[in-house]
Order: sequence, then structure tokens, then C-alpha cells
Amino acid sequence: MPIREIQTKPYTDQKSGTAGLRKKVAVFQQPHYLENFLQSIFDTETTLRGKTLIIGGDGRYYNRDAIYTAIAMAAANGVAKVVVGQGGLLSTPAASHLIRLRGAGGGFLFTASHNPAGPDGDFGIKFNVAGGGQAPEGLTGRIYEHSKTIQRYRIVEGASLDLDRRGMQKLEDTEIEVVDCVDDYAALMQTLFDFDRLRDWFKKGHSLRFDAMHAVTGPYAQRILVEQLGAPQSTVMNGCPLEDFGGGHPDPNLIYAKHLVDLVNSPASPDLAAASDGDGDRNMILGRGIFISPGDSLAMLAAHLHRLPGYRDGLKGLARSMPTCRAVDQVAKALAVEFHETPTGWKFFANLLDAGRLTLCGEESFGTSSSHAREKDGLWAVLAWLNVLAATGLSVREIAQQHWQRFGRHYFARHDYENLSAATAATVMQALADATAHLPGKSYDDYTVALADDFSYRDPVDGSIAVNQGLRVVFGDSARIVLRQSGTGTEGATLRLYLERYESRETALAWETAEALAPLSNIADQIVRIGELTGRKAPSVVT
Ligand code: G16
Repeated sequence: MPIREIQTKPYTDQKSGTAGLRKKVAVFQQPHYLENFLQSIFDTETTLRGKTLIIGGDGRYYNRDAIYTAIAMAAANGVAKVVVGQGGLLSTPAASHLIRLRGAGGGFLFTASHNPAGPDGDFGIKFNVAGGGQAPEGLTGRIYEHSKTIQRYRIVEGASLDLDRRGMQKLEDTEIEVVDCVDDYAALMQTLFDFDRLRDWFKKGHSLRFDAMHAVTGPYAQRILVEQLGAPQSTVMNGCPLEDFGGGHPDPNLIYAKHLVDLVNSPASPDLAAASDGDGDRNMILGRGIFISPGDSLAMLAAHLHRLPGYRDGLKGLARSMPTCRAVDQVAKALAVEFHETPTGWKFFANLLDAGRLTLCGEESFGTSSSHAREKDGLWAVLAWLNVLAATGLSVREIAQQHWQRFGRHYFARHDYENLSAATAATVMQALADATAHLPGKSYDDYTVALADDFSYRDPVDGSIAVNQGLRVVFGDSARIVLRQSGTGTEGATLRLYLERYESRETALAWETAEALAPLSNIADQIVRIGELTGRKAPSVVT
């Protein structure tokens, strides 16, 4: 089969966002669009030559086509070996683990995360580097620059491969190994959690309901929860990955997993209910009659992590993204461990993890993970919660109540304003940016602004600096308002307004989140003026 050089013309929109390149499927289906982006990676990250490359995806529409193209281009660009998940499936955390396990030069993860799939849905690529984490901003910037001038790409024409047959195949000089997507990940989980104790927990009649949302975690949940831990088959809902995710929106939050919220508020509630997203890196945690916000989940796991076998040596450090509520800060203080506040985007944790300065980190966007991988990990979070429940003998509600009594409670909500024009989003951001200089010292009801700025971050490991990472208005420890523009959308611009209020008074620990945040929401109206400037009466989604 000949290796061909194909002439092409550059596209100007191949700039990666918070987590890779995400676009409508139709955009990726334009002539040479996918090939241009992949060749830009091969031309920029030349160290992939002669190395192993991990390839997989979340199984969405166009996944297989993209993977065949990626393998044919890898072979034409001198990659020594491709390891690909059977059927083209690999969850994002499993792919990150495989990159580390195989000492690979990097990985292509075909996913648009929780965004809907199908011919009219979204598609995406994340490029992860050696070490397992997402390419840092400097590298994605260089790939983008290259994509604007690209003139040709290399591909093996007429390649014929069988993605469904496990084992070795060959394409020109490149070995192609098709692997089971679960094996190595499940083996890793067994080193981190007490599987005997978890089996007992199920044997005693405790129950879990896990919704795989017809996305990639189905096979992982089936193997680990049902086959290895002995949970009943009914534990896993929507466990069969489908190209269109069953027409659903695999975003595990209060809106798109409302059926789980209804379930835990009914007499049929399991002890733990959970869901993951399209590519298996997000998680949502619920107990009987209670939703655990992602920031709380991070803090509660941090407080209990020493109970889990993989973490008995103690915590090296904790981190959260800037907009994530500050609950974990309290735990870091109490445990006297290193703590970091990073910009939104899992890639910002990677250097700290590689340097051995972090054990656990998380984000408000339903992401939690530990040093076992360089991506957030949905099923890991579910297993961690299960292990905490089994080790303490407490319910989810009891864990939460004890936590809030000890550390106080951070009420948190995110208000998303979706599909705005770029100009409108820029106007809102600019108006708040202009106001920040005059805000410190001003009082609104019981709150006084202590700090107002545009968040920037200096990576303590490599010294790189990220600016314009979100506007924050901080009322001391009592409350915060944060505004930033999403970097993962594929239609128009999305503004995210984050509200956080801290209470440690005994009588203030069991409020409804929306009521607790109502006064702060009014203050945000006055300071950010998002309704006034966008003409929107309410956010599109509140999570
Ligand atoms: C990605 C990133 C996360 C980020 C999230 C939301 O998650 O990996 O670090 O928090 O997007 O980003 P934004 O607020 O810019 O939309 P995922 O699960 O979509 O890959």
C-alpha cells in the first residue's frame, strides 16, 4: 500500500479550546479537515516518530472513520506502533493510563466529551502527550499555528484494518495492536481500592445505580461493578455504548441526569447513585435524598482518602480549578498539605501530578481524579465513594453532614448562558473587567469586596504563565462570584457565572442551595449585569 502525500489547503479555525478541538461533525467531515489537524500534530510533535501512539474514542458517530484515518496517517508518519481500543473504544482515563503504562509518545482521544453525538452532533480530538496528560497550551498553540499554513499531509492509502479483532496487525512498518478497552484500567482500579470490602458491601445488600448514559463507561461498569464486584446486573443503566448516545445528552448533572435525582428522592433510592459522561471522565454523585456537588465531592474524598488502599501513604497535595468552590481548601488547611488553585482545564494539573506534588484534584465541571492518571476519571470517583462508604459504614448523607459540621459548607451553583453571540459575551466580560478596579472595598448587603481581578496562573513547575483565566469578585472567605467564557462549546459563546457562599453556623448547614445563593445571585445581577447586557431573563442551565 503506497504512502501518499496529499495536497491540502489550510483551515483557520483549528484552535484547541479547554480540552482539545471540538466542532460539529459536519465541520470535521469537510475535505481534509481531520487530516490537516492530525498532520499538524505529527509535524509539530516530531517525537511521535518511532514511538507508540495510543488511539481510542468514546464511540460516538464518526469515531471509527476518524480512527481509521488516524492509524493510516500514523503509519505514514513513522509511528512505530499503534495501540487501539477494540471497536475504537477507550475511555479518556483508560487512554491516559495506557499512555503511561506503555510508555507511549502520546495519544489521540476522539471525543467531544458530554456534548451530544450523531450526524448533527459534535465531534472532537484531544491530543495527549507522553506522560498521559493533555497537550499543554504552548504545544496546542504551535499546532494551531502550523495548521494555518499546512500544505500537505501523509497517509497510507487503501489501508485495510479490523478494529474489532484483538491482537496484532501490520500496516506498512507500523504494528497495530487492538486491545480490550477495559483490561488494563480494571487492573489499575484493583490496586487502588479494596475490592474484597466492596464485594462485601454489595453482599450485605447495599445498592448502587450507575448510569453509563449509552456512552463509553458501559463496558467498564459492567466488568468492574457487575463481574468483579458482584453487584446485581440492574446496577448499570444504559450500559451499551451507542453512536448517538441513544439520542441523549451524556452530561452527568442535575439537568441531564434528572432521572437519577428523582430516583434518590424516591423510596426506591439506592445507597449511592452516580453517572458518567460521553468519554468517561466526568462523574456525578448522589445519595438517598442528597446531591453532592463536585466541589464538595472533592473535599469529602480528600478528607477520607487515607482510608483507601492506594492512598494509605497520605496526601501529597490537593488542587482545584479556580471557579470550583473552596471546600477543598479547608481540608488542605486542616491536613496541612500543599494546595494549588489552577485555571479551568485538567491539563493545568499535569505538571503538579508529574512532579509528585498532587494526589487528588478536581473541578466544578463534575471532574475528580487522582495521581493514578493524568485525566479526570468518572468511574474512579464512583469506586472511591463506594470504598469510603464501605470503609466508614456511613451513608452519603452522613458523610456530608459530618463534613459540613467539621469544615463548614460551601453552597455552589453555576449559571450558564449559552449560545450568545461572540460580541455579546465579550461585552459582558469587558464590562466586568472594567469594573474590577473600582470594586474592592464596596459593600453589597452583608458582603464587602476584598479582591476583584482577572485570574492568572504561574505554573510552579515550569514557570509558564496563563492569563485571562476568568474574572473573580471575592468577598473574603464568605462568598465569591466568578465569570468566564467556556472553552468547550461548538455553537456561539457560552458564559459561565459561578456563585459560592460559605457558611459555618450550625443553623446554616442544611439550606436549599438555590435559597442559600439567592442573595448572592442578586448581588451578581448588580455587579455583572449579565441579564441586562445579554437581554436574557434567566440562565440557559443551572447546575
Ligand atoms: C473539559 C476540561 C475540564 C473543564 C471542562 C469545562 O472537560 O477537561 O478541565 O473543566 O472542559 O470547560 P469549559 O468551562 O471551558 O467549558 P470535558 O469533560 O468536557 O473534557
